[in-house]
Amino acid sequence: MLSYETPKITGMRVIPVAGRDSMLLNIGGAHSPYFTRNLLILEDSAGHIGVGEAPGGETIQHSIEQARELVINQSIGKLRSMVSSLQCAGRNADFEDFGKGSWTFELRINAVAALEAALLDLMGKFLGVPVAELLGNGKLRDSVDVLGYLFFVGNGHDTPLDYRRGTEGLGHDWYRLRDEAAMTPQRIVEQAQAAQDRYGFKDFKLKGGVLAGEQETEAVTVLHKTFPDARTTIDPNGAWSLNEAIQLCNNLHGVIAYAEDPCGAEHGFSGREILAEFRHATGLPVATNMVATNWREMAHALMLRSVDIPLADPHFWTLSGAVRVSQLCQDHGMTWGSHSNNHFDVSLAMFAQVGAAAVGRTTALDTHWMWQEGDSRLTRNPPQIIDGKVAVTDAPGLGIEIDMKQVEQAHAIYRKLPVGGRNDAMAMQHLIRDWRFDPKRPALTR
Ligand code: GKR
Ligand code: MG
Repeated sequence: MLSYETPKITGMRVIPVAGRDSMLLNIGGAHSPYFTRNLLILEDSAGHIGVGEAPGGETIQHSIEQARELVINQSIGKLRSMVSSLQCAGRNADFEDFGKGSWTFELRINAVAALEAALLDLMGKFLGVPVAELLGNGKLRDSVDVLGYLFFVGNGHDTPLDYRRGTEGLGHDWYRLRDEAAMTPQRIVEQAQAAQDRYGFKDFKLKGGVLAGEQETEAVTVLHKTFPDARTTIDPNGAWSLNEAIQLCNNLHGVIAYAEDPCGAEHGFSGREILAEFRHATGLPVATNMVATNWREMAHALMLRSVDIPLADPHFWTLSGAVRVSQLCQDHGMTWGSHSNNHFDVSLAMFAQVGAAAVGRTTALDTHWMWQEGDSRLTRNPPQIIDGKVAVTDAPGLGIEIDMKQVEQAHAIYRKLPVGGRNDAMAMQHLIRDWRFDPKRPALTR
C-alpha cells in the first residue's frame, strides 16, 4: 500500500505591521493615524507560503508566537489539532480579560484565527482548492457582498498627530474625502456617495456612538433618503440606554434594515437580555458583535432570542467557527454577517473565503478596507471591491500572494510607532482634554 504525507511546516514568522488610517470616531474614541495588525507567515516543505492576519498588539503577537512549538515540523494534515491546541492555550486567559473595561474583547482567539487561516492557505495550496472549499459545505458563491462602512470623521489635521492628507495619484475623489472631517449628515452622505462611486456599494452602515442619538438617527435617515434601496444600519456600540434606543429606533422603521448593538448591558441586566427587550419592543431586527461573540454567549443569546444577525467575524470566531455560526443561523432562522476592524488585504481575503462558504441567509459583510485601500497592502494583487462585492475565484488557498517588500515597509512603519496595540482614547484626548471612555456615553457628548 502506498502511503502519502502532507507537507511539513518548515518556517514561521510573526510580523507586526502598520498602515495609514483616518480619524474615524466611535464610542471608544478616535482612530490614530496608524492602525496595527499582526501578520503570520508559514512555510512548508512543498515550498508553499501560508498567511494569516490578526489585529495588532503585543498580546496577540505573543499568542501567535506560542504556536511555533506546536507547528514547526508538523504535517499540515494535523491542521485541526494544531488549531485546537492553540485555542485551548489562550481560552482561559481570554475569559479572564473579559469585562475589564475594554469595549471589544478581541484578543488571543485572534491568534488562533490567524494560525487557522495560514494553515488553511497551505492546505488549499496543497490540494489545489480555495480555502472556502475546506470550510462548512464548501464554496457556495463566487463573490461576497460587502457594505460601505461610514464613519463620523474628526479633524485630525487640527491635532499634532500625523494624519494622512489624501492619497496621491489614485484619481478618485474618495481618496481625498476620506481624510477630511465629516461631522454632519451632509458630510456623511458625501462620504457615502464617493465610496459608492468608487466601490459600487449597495448597502451601508454608519458607525454611531459619537454624537447625541438624535443627530445620528438624523444622519442615517438622510442617508436612507439618498440611497432608498440600500440595506442601511446604524451601530452606536451600545451607547444608548434601552429606553433611548427604543425611542430613537421606533422612528427608524423603514429607514434601517436592522439595528446594530443599539443598547447593551444596564441595571444589572446583560446585553443579551437588554437586546431581547429592545427587539421585542421595536420589532426591528438586531445585529451584534458585542454580546454574542463566543459559543457560551451565543447559547444565551439564542435562548433569549436577543439577536437576528450575529456578526461572526472570522478573526474572533476563527474561520471554521464563523462558518459554524452560519450553520447555526440557518437552523435557527437567523441571518449571518461579519464584523470588522481596520485590516490589510490578507484579512480581506479571509473575510471573502468565509463569506463564500457561509450557509443560509447572509447580509453584506462589514469591512474597513475602503479606509485603507490604495495605500496599504501586503499582497501583490489585493482582492478588489467592485459593485459592492469581493470576487472569490478558484485560486488555491486564500487566493493571494504575499508581497514581502510591502510587508517590510509596513513593519518599518510599525517599528516607528510608540505603542503596538490600538488606543482610541489617546487620539481622542487631542480633541477633548482628559477624555475617558464611557460605555454608556457617545464619545463627543462630554
Ligand atoms: O473601527 O471604530 C471602529 C469600529 O467601531 C470597530 O472597532 C468595531 O469593533 O466595527 C466594529 C463594530 O461593528 O462594532
Ligand atoms: Mg458593531
